[in-house]
Amino acid sequence: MTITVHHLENSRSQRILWLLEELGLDYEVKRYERDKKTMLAPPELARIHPLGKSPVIEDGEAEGQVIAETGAIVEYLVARADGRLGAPNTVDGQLRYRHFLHYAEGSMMPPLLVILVLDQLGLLGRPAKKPMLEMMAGHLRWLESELASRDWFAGEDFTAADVMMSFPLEAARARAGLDERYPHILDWLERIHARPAYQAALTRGGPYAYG
Ligand SMILES: N[C@@H](CCC(=O)N[C@@H](CS)C(=O)NCC(=O)O)C(=O)O
Repeated sequence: MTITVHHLENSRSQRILWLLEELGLDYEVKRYERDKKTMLAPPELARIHPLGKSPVIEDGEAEGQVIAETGAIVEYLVARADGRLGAPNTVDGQLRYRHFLHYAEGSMMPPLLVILVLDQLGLLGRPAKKPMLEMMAGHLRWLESELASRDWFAGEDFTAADVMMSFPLEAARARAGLDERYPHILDWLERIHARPAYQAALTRGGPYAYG
């Protein structure tokens, strides 16, 4: 019995495929395409979980348990892999690990989503975009200083916190001012993209505009 990932193209769920590759867990991918006009997920996803969002996983070894929400799935998979890629041993490292696991979806994604909507509004969205980009710059400056002092988000080793941080930082590079002013973040992006597991997950997942 394996893990099934309900994976929406070009989405946050790419992180789950990547983590599964890093952990070497067996999994299968059920791919979903976005509606070409609305970019929303197709209605079939709501049959797996009522929210109709991706990622969602089903674990065949846990009586088909359905688990939604990226951070919760990441914690579940790390536990299932006996803690591999989990929190470092130090107290500081553990706090950073937990912080970034929550920060990715809780603090970084909301302004990125607002910027995406403002971009879709075209001229109408322009006045609000500047303050949102300034807000993002605050995040990016802080993240740059964090990565100036160590290689990975939680500490000296790669962890699942880096997997969580990939999507917001890839999105920030695509649309929210992440550029050469932030060399340590760009270097981190290059290092994650060079990982064989990251590349293997791209092959399994299909279209992904941010990799
Ligand atoms: N915080 C949730 C967000 C889930 C979410 O919004 N997923 C997006 C993919 S990037 C989605 O399914 N969008 C399609 C839709 O809303 O119809 C998580 O991390 O799992």
